Amino acid sequence: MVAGQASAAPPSADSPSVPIAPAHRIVDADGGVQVSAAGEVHQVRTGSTPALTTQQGVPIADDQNSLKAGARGPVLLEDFILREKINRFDHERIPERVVHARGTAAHGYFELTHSLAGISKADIFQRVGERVPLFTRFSTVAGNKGSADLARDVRGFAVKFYTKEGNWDLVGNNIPVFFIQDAIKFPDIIHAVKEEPDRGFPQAASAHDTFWDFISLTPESMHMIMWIMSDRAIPRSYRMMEGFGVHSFRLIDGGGKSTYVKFHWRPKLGTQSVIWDEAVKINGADPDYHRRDLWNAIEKGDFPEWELSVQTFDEAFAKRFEFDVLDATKLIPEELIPLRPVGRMVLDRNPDNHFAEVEQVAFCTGNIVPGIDFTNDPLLQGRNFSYLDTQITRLGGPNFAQIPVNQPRCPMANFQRDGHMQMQVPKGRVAYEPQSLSATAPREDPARGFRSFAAREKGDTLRVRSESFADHFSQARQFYMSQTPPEQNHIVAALTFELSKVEAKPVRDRMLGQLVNIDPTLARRVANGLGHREAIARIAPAAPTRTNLRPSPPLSILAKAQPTLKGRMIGCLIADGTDPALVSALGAAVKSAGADFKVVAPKVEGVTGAGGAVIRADMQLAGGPSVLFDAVVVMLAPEGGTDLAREAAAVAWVHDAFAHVKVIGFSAGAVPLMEKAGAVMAGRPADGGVIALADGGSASGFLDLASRGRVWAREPTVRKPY
Ligand code: HDE
Repeated sequence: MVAGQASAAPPSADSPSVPIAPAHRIVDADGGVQVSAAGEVHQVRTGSTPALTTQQGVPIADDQNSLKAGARGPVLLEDFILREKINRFDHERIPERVVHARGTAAHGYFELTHSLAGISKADIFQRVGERVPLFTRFSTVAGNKGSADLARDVRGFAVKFYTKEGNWDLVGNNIPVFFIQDAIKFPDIIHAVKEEPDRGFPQAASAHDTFWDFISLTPESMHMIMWIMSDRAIPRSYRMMEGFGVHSFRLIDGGGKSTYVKFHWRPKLGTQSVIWDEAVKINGADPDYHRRDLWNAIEKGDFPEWELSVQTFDEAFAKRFEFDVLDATKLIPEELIPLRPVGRMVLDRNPDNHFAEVEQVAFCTGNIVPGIDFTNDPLLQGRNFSYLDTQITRLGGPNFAQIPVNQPRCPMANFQRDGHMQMQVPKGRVAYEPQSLSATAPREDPARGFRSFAAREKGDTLRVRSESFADHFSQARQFYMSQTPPEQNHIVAALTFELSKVEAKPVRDRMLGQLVNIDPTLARRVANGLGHREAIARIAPAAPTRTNLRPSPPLSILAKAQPTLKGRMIGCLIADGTDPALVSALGAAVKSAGADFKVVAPKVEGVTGAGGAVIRADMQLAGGPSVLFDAVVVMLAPEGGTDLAREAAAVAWVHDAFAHVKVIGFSAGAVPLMEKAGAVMAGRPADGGVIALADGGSASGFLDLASRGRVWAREPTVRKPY
């Protein structure tokens, strides 16, 4: 009798005479896959495949069935295999990060290209050409672990360098300034931005009352608000983001001399962002857009790279600079202190396991090495406490430095002992010092050991904010004035969008009252976007806004964008009848320009091209919307053009590409669809960014234009600026 038959005529549960079927009577066997009479699949061991075991190493014969008293009887407590498996599963989740919960990461290396030996004794900055392994995690801040990648948010940019003298963590963001000046306000800003506590929403969004309530009462946040409302907060890719250490740190030379330093990462692929409407749609089409993009690039060997640069300055500069270098809401314009390249970071290996590495990595601003030191930035000082503290809860105890991704790659020896999840087995009697019983126990190293910078401090104990931190608007204005017109339009639109989601009118009014201090025109434009009819009630600033700070072009993404297709993605929409030769020629040209090429079709297994050959697709139309691409081509034969003009997903594909000001190439057959989507009017391209591809001709015109990015001149025609 087989298991399936045993259950055909159900016996009473208490009948002891029920014949028990062998738990895995096999009815089929093929390459290790066996199906029992009851229908469950057993994948059994063949050849040298490892045996499935319990945590204790006991081989498991049957992983499909729990131990029962009778085939239909109760499950037995004795089943240690079941209990162990469920117990282990029950505890798979750990607390997510209180901020920066959503993230992804990769391994790579840092290579020194310019020595800093003259100003820092840090081992990592000594020998040009030498590589140091590292692990870098990118993240959003506000959303939970499962939130979508394209939230409007600052991005975390945290790098753990495994140097020969210990781990150095540069825990930065993709924006060089921060919301607040003092760590004591961090719980407040985070509580304000996260989902509102009574209702539990919105998720991963700053567009709600509590955030803007707090912000409108916190003028020090205005500079950061300009950045957050700019396109910096919706990056195209983690590979196309700048990174900043934000605070002023110190470099310390062999003689103990300090030089102030700010750290900058600049992406080799250039900085690029998406448009807000695109971000909203990407979040639906592919919530893992950034995570997938980084993973795929590394998988195919297209390793993302950043240049590490420093701005270094001395006490004299710090004294004469208009702002306090200890104030994390301020930056130092590159025109005043140029960036000095130091090295490059290459990310060349995806994690083997997301949980073990990305989730368990523990960054800490307090992880510094000899040759690098802190300053008195009150935000940094608070962070130095917070990271270690939060990790004890998040990672379940004090031994998380022993998790492989957190371990230093240099010798580590001390007398710290025991605690939850101790993985090491320290040897010997001696766990203290000074001691005289062991010749091998670790000892102080006065020559190489870390020595804190001998800062001279004086003053009373005060719970105050330095008056040198009082100018909250000048750099906010400088940032806004440094943006190109499309970028300014986006800031206005973002503020309008966000404040339109705020239900409390007094909060909206108060924000307008703050924006006037940045720029009255900006405030008026946002007021117009909101439909605010009254005069704006200006809120008096603590310090007057300086209107004489020169615009700084590096603060704009578009002002410094270089033409390139490297790392970008071109989508090509095809249908039955499309010429396969044209698709493959275009694909080859796109790839040789360094971009990725994806074919989108109504059916995922492809279409029947001209001549009957099948053209394979990478994505199905509904799952491959044009928001996923940087530029698009509509490559259709006449029958395809007519057919897809009746398909909403195809019309939206083209219409969105047009509204997102992308360069669009099209074949003659695509005209009916292009017209329906408004990209071709009366047989003519709607503007210079819509390019007819000559049949059989080269795509170089399209590629050339696409390499220059978006068609910004089109934007006012598709999105009315306020
Ligand atoms: Fe963080 N921050 N932060 N932060 N932060 C954390 O540490 C904190 C700040 C940043 O990929 C937490 O392990 C305080 C500035 C990144 O794992 C926590 C203050 C900057 C990451 C914490 C700040 C950052 C974090 C949460 C104000 C840019 C993710 C989980 C004083 C320079 C690291 C954790 C990763 C994570 C505290 C402000 C960057 C709670 C108290 C400014 C990139 O410790």
